[in-house]
Amino acid sequence: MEFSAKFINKLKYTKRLVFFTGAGISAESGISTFRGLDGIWNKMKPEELASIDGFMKNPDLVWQWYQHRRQIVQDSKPNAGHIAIAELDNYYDVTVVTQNVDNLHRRAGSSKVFELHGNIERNFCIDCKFPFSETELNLESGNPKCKNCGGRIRPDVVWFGEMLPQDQFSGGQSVAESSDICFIVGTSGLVYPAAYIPIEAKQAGAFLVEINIENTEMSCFADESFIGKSASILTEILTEVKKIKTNS
Ligand code: BJW
Ligand code: ZN
Repeated sequence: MEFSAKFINKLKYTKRLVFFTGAGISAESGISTFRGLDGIWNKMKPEELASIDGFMKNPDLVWQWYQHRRQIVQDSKPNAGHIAIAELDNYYDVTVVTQNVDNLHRRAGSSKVFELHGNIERNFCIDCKFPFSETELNLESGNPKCKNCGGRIRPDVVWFGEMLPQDQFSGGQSVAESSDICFIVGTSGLVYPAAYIPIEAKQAGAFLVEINIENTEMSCFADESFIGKSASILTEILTEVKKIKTNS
């Protein structure tokens, strides 16, 4: 890919990068996206699987689905895109603000990660909020119960109609607003309030770069748009950065 002089110049004179990421960055690790032809919401109903009402109606079904997705996440590995972002930490002050629950940015080595929609590897009791790791769950009898209060345990992810974890959302907002470049990678940009973050970054003066296999709701805000798979584009950006940093 031929990068514009404007983008290369930005990379030269920049300190703080934010990567606002979505399901598309993990697609090349074998984890399904939500929307689009092969997306999860094309085959499953979000109101049944990703809402508290759906969970209360049929906790066994929701648990089965999360256990299936957990298995996929555990069997997958960070791809070249996650790894390139982690390596960029050697050249810039990098923060990842992700909508993903798969933990792949941390597994790739990124040290500063805000998780807007939770983490599929964690669980908590609906009643007393006590956290439970996967190994502490007894899933044989269907929906696991809390050993302290008997309440239902649920995955620690954000479902539709629920508030985002305040510390993660406000932390993500403030790093994005003080970033020099905000990359929007592999997200449809349809889910709010998360999608406000790159827009607010732009309003605060950040240069917005979108990386996606197609145009999205975010494209009209982008200063640069790279159409293609994120693993290869992010690897090319890392190569360019290495050239810039060894020549300066
Ligand atoms: C590639 C690629 C490759 C593929 N390389 N790219 C304002 C307006 C309208 C609605 C709302 C609004 N504010 C709030 C709402 C309601 C709702 C919402 O946004 N709905 C819209 C969908 C219409 N939001 C909420 O309910 C949120 N909470 C909330 O607002 O609370 C406030 C409140 C509370 C109480 C009362 C009133 C208000 C919560 C949202 C929670 C979202 N949860 C999920 C599930 C998480 C758990 C789990 O994983 O099980 O989060 S849904 C799902 O969507 C998941 C994702 O994080 C999120 C975003 O999806 P993402 O990552 O963008 O994936 P896709 O599939 O959409 O896109 C993938 C992209 O990758 C595509 O563009 C591809 O082209 C691209 N791609 N391969 C590069 N190789
Ligand atoms: Zn409890």
